[in-house]
This record gives sequence, C-alpha cells and structure tokens, in this order.
Amino acid sequence: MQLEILGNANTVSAQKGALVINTPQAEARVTVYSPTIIRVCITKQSEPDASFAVMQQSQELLPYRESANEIEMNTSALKLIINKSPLRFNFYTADGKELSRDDTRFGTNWQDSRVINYRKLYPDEMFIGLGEKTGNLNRRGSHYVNWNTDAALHGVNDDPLYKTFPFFIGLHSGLTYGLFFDNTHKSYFDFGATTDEQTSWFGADGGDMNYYFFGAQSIREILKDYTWLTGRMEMPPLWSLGYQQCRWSYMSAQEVLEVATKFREKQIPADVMYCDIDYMDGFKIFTWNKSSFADPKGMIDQLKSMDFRLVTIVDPGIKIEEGYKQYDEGIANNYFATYPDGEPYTASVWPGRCHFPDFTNDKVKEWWGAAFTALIEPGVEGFWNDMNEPAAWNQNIPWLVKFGKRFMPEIRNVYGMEMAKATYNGVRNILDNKRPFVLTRAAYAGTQRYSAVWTGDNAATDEHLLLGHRLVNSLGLTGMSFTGVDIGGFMGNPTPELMVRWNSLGPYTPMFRNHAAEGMVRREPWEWGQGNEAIIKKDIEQRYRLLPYIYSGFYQSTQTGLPLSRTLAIDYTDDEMVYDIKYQNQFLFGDSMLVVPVISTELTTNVYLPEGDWYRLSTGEKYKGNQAINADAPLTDLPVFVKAGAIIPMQNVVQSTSEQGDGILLLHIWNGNEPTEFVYYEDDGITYNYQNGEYYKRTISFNPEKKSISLSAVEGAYQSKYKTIKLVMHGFEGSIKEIDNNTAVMMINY
Ligand code: MIG
Repeated sequence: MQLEILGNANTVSAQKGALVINTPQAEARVTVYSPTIIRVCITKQSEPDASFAVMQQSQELLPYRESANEIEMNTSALKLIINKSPLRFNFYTADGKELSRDDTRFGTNWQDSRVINYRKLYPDEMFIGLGEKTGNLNRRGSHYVNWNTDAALHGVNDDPLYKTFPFFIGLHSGLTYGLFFDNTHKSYFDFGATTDEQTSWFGADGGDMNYYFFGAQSIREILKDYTWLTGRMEMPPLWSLGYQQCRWSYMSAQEVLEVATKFREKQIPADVMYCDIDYMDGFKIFTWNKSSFADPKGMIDQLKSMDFRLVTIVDPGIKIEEGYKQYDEGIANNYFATYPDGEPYTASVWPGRCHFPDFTNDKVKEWWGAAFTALIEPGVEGFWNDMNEPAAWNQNIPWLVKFGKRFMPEIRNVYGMEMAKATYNGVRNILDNKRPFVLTRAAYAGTQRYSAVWTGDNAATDEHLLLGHRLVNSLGLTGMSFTGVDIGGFMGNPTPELMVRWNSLGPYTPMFRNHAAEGMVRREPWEWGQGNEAIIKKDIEQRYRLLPYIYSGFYQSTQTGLPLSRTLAIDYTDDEMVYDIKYQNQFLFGDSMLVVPVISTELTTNVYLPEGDWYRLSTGEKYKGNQAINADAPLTDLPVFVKAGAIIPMQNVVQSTSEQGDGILLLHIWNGNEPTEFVYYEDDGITYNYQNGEYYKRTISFNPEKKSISLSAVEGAYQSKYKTIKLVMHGFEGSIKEIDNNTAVMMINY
C-alpha cells in the first residue's frame, strides 16, 4: 500500500469561479457558496464526482491574496488561510478565531484509493451529528462507519445502521462550525477515538476529499445553511402527522378494516393504516394478492369512509418471472443493475430471485414512478420504501455490480435516497396536486427533500426506547425533521408498561407510528388491558390536541431546516449539562416543550432544566431552570415541561385529521418575563396550493412589559378552519383589561 500526503502547491489560479491549486498528488478546488459556506474539493480525477445531495451552485469566486507561503480568502463571515507548502486548509472566523484546520503533518492523504483528512482536535472539542448513529449525543471519543446496512436485530451500540449523513457539527472554545463530507463511498469518522487526543479524522474508501465547511456561529444557523445546501422538507400531508397503525402484516382486507373500525368504535383517534408485504401477490411489487386483497379499491373506499388513509410498502427487488410486468419491462429496457458483462445482477429477497432497479438512472426513476398507478388508482396515498440499503438475503452485494457507469461501492449509500426520489417524483406526478407521504429506511444527505424516515428494526426494550430519541434528535441535526421509530419496538414483545411508556412518547415523536414484526404479539392500543388502553388513548388524544403546534413546527422546518424534535444542544449549546449522558436523551419538541424520555421501570426521574423558568405541562407547577430536579414519572404522566413565555396553539380532540372539529383554536400561553413569539401556520393540509399563497400565517406575540398578547395581521389567502381563538393562560393571576378586536391585541392585568 502506498501513502501519499498532499504536498506543495505548484500552481495557483482562478478558473471558472474556483480557486484551483495543483500539487503533485491532486488538484484542489476552492469554491464559495455563501459567506458562511466554503467548499474544498481535492481530487485526483479530471472531474470530481457529481453530488447527489447538493442543490446549490457556487457563487463567483471572491478575490484572494497570495503570498509566498499562503493564500488568504475572506468572506464577511469566514477567513480561509491556505498554507501552500504543504497544502493545508485552515478556517477562521472573519475576526480571526480559529474554527478548524488541517493537521499540519498529514492534512489530506491517500492510501491507494482511500482518501483521508486529518484535522486538529481541540482539547475541549465536542462533536454532534452524523444522523442515524448510536452512541452518545457528544461523539467525542467515538468512531463511525457509513455503509447503509439492513441492520435487522441491531443492538443499541451497533454501527452502521441504515443511513448515511456525513455531516457533523464541531463545538469548541465557544465556537461552532459544520463539515459535510459529500462522498458516497463507504466512509469513516473518528472524533478522537483512536488517536493521541490531537487529531480527528474522516475519510472514504474512494472518491474525492470533497467537503463543505460551515462557519456560522450558532447551530441554528449552521442547520439553516446545511439545509439550504441540501434542501428542506416540504409541508407533509396533515394526515401523516396523525396516529399511524402498522403491523407486519395485516393479512387481509378484512383484517385491515376490522382494526380501523375498532379505532372508531373505541373513539381512539387515528389516521393511517398500513399494508406490509403480505398485501402483494407473492411479494411482487405493484401487485395485490388476489384472494386476501381481492378488491383493493373496495377496501380503501371503506377506509376512506372512516377517514383512514392507507400506506403500502414497496421493496426494490423485482421478482424474476416472465409475464410479470415489472420484470419484463425492466429486462427489455436494461433497467436493472448488472454484472460488468451486462447480465442483470440477481439476489434473493422476499419474492425469491430478484433483479434490482438502477435508481441512479433517470429513465428507471420515471419507469418506477409511473408504476405507482397500480397503488394510487385504488386509492393508496402513502408509500413506504423498505429494504433499500439495498438488502439481499445473507449477502453483501458484490463490488463489481454496476449501476450505469458506477459500481456498487459508490452507489450503495445513495441507493435508498434515489429510490425514495424515484418514488416521490412518480407519485407526485400521479397524485397531481395532492401531497404524498413517502417513508424510507435507507437514506443519504438530502433525503429530506423526498421522504420521511424511520429508524428500522428496533427492539422492544427500554434501551431501544431511549436510543430511538437520540437517533431522531441526531437525524434532526442532519436535515431530517420528519422521523420516527417503531413505537413498542419491532422485534420482541414489550411488557404492558413499556408499551404504555413508549406510546406516551408518541405525541412528541415527529412521526407517530406503532409497528411490530411478524409473529410478535398484537400491538393495537386495546391489546394491553382496559386500564392501559385508557392511558394509551389519552396519549394519542394528546397528539391530536397538539396538531396545530406540530404543524406549525413542520412549517418552521420547511423554512429553516430546524427539526421538530431537537436535542437541547441546539438551543443550549454552551450548557455542558445537556451533553451529560444522564440528560442527553432529553429534547425540545418544537420551540418550547421539553420532553424527558423515561424507561418503563422507573417512576421518578432526574431532569435537567436549562436556563429560564419551566412549568410542568400536566400540573402547572413552576421550576427554576439551570438545575436538575427529581420529577414524578408515573406511566400516566410522562415528564413534559413548558418554557416560561411559551405560546402553544392546540385544538380539542378530533378522531382524525379529516374531522372538521369544533372550530376553536386554543392558544395556551405560559407566563414569563421575556417577550416571546410564535409563528402560527395553517393550510389545507392536503394540496400544494400553499405554494401559491393559500396559507394562513400570523405571528403571535406575548409582551410581559406591555402586558399584552397580540396577533399580527394574517398573511396568505387561506381561511383558517378555526372560527374562534380561545386563550388559555397559565401562571397568570389577574384579569383581562381590554381587548381590541381590530388590532387583535389584548391587554392583561396581572
Ligand atoms: O425483512 O416488510 O424494517 O419494518 O415490517 C424484513 C417486513 C422486511 C423490514 C422493515 C420492517 C418491515 C419488514 N421488513
């Protein structure tokens, strides 16, 4: 094996918007995307690899200054100092504070095709991010691999899992930066795990040393920049935010309808039923089982009459069977991944021997997307993309399998995202103006543009309950806001206590879905005894009460990339307690609810309340922040705290998001000393009309100095479904002094 270390700059020039530096080993190109985003791409190829993730183009090159030893480039926010001999890249804030830099000795280097970047590790440096990764919130001292894997039966420390998000945020000396290594090969991150406490490193088995450096000085701003670069989610269909009931599998149309009917009889709110793989004819994608699902349209019509939507699963593997449409068309048009001699690659999955669509090919994407008519015509509205790591029984897909010009090692990590993209584009086309719900298991940076994700096959244990929220919150640091876990645990059977506890976290999980593996005990809310059923029902009702807040929270994600479920590190970056493993599972749900996941065997818990004042949601009891408290945590009352000054819009319980409701928006406000604001957002929840101005948006403000609550003028052309706004005040003692209906300002005496 040969080691090459990036050496001295030979030539430096400005070329087509890039600063191009040649060394004996490789060519480095520096481009500027915004004042806070600079890209460094060091390549040995004549053209660097194209990106699957990035949506933006670089700007014009900024002027740079070159001296004998250095090149300096400045934006309004960043200073990049490039050492010429040897070539090293060092980032500073505009006023000269060191953010992050190459290790002077090794910088970027290669061992054959493997490309690695060694960086200086700061004594107090912490790292957060990387998406769906086990381990602690603070990733200092840990190392990770990105190699999308069907991680069935995974343990709470396993790595890698299903997804690749090579983006992390570094924190040290009161500074923040982000780094996105946009390379789809198998990649590696070491945050000071196996070094001398002086270096961190990352790299990949192939491709370019291609990274985007983010220099904004807050995690919020870095997330905004990262999601500007890689895209943001769209408004989800409102129904997908309701309660979702899944199982591998409801075995017949009759069973699906029975379960749905029971929700309505028992008045437990719900919006979604699922069909897992057994709805198909021999697991052939885009078919229906002719006996157990003989009349899909009839079934879905009945579901619709009960205000339920249906989500069906699709896997990438296409069964080898002459006469099966997808197989015949795929073969006729060369749509499958192949061996180098052109023969389609074959592996076994659920349907038996299968070929795999080459989703990197636009024609294949169109073909795949158009096939969804088989599901959409009878009325399916949600599309669950499974097994897209891609998974194949007992085997690692051989490295020489080709996807067009590229081989498996460079495609594996993006295969799932490309499948989700093909699905999303296809169903959007067919559904016309209706929003689809797409859910995928495998993903790469940028997947938020097309799909929600869930964290795959977890297990029915307390450790998995806690891990689930760390995964969700870490995904939230990489652009994925619409995320969920299998509530109750996929493998194994939860105790009733665990089921109840896990379900109580459902209202505060961006996607609230109950799911279980084949052969596991039934998981529906009424399977746990009457007392537990009542608790579960109350928690699901809480989800529906919170929908106005949740929907506005997703709107915030579409605008800023801020996730709905947030590690406390986002808002309390400099508070070391939030990284303490005792408190690292706590998170903010939306702007102002602090949720404390508690295992099912503990009925009290330690809670860390960050700065400010907090109220317990269930009791109204007030606490000072900046301290750890002991909180009761009975199975009937998960500890949730509300920040002083919080403005939380809620509604009365409805049985589904299709129900009209009583037209009352309940505006809850908790007393506080600082002025606060909440951006309320609403639209029809179903169509894309919001993109043409059909929305209803107003800023709600609470001003303790003026003792006023005010609503800004309505923006947008949509008529709110709420006819009355009712204020619910918490922690105030006093009365209303004056209401001015014209200006929508209310003065309070307290
Ligand atoms: O080989 O479709 O993660 O949610 O129920 C297992 C059956 C395939 C794995 C998914 C799981 C789903 C299951 N699938």
